Amino acid sequence: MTAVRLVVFADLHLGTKKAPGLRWAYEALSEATRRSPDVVVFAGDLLDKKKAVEADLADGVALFRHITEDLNLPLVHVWGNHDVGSGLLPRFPDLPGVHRPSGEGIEEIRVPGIPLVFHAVNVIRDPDPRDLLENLPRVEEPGHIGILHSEVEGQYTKNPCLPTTLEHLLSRGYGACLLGHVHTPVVLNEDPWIGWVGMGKMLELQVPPLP
Ligand SMILES: [Mn+2]
Repeated sequence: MTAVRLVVFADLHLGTKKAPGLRWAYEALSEATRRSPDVVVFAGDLLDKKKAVEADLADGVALFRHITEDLNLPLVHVWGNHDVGSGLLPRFPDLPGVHRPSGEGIEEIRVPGIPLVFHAVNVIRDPDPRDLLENLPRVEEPGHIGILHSEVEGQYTKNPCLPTTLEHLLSRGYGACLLGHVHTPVVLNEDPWIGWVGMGKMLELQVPPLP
């Protein structure tokens, strides 16, 4: 494998009419998977904390199952502040092929058959001002990817969420840092790609694999 193909989205906010919604997600995934990606990443806020109800939780589970079962792709994701704030997460099941941090800290996630290491953190409260990302491991080899639901230097958000800085993210040596939380698509750094995917955007990215 000379490059790993990622499809990345974030901030779906199921339940609110202000988001592009489930139909958008299915169509955008269908379009993006025509180019044979290896793995799907979701960077948090599947559910809207104010509007999501039980049916939206079921929609989120069905979407994740669609990715792993119909599209036959592994999914790596983190929870965002809206997911936590919805109160619905205790009823979200573990699904085969869906990978996320299991605890409260930074975790390394490896997916069978995918030559990458994902460094991922769940948001655990809303807001989540923990100064945790200073402990993101620094690497010297290709194939490491950050998945974070974060603010960067307080830009574009008033809601403290796993704060970090661009300088710090760049210093980790990752092949990409895929961010959720800010709804406008913002590229903070082109190469390696660091930025917010944004709401209603399906990002396609190729990254070098582990040696
Ligand atoms: Mn958020």
